[in-house]
Amino acid sequence: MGQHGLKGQKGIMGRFGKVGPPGIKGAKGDMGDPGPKGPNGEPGVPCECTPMRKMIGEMDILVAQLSSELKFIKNAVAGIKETDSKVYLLVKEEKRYADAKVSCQARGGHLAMPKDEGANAAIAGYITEAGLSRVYIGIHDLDREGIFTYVDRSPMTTFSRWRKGEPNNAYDDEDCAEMTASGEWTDVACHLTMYFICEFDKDMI
Ligand SMILES: [Ca+2]
Ligand SMILES: [Ca+2]
Repeated sequence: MGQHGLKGQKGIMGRFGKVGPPGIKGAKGDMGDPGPKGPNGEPGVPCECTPMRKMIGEMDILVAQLSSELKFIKNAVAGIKETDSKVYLLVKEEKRYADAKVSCQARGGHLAMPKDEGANAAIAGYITEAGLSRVYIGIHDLDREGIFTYVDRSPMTTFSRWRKGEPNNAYDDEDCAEMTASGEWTDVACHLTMYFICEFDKDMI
């Protein structure tokens, strides 16, 4: 056998091999620059404000009414006097008899109408505890001089607590009644202003 010949020329490149497995995930790149400003939005729809304002106004009124009722209830709870069937409220507003009468009616009651000793004592106790000397109660002879009735027009029964010498219709001008801290009644002029006590039926509350 002879010697090896010279090394031949390099052959052409072979075919690509199979795709290898994926490499490790690279580090997160830096944040890019901010993009350009977008176009302006469409103009908004005009607000339907008039009905809204009306509603808000109505709600304000409701809130005011509720606050006023709540105040009344708080007062009643704070200073309530009661018998088996009635609740009494001392109203510390100086009013004439006619205005006191209306004020109690507006609250859903009447000026206090003591019709027995229990009620009379409860009202008198209220006057004493409040440190007052007198209040209006719901008794008058406005309809017929000398014939006293309760403010709801119910007639006097056998019960009464007139102070000695009263009612005397002094100066021909005493058609309303006050109760003093002792629980006694006196006829007085209706235009005097003083505090008053309202009564409410318990089953109405
Ligand atoms: Ca009178
Ligand atoms: Ca009198």
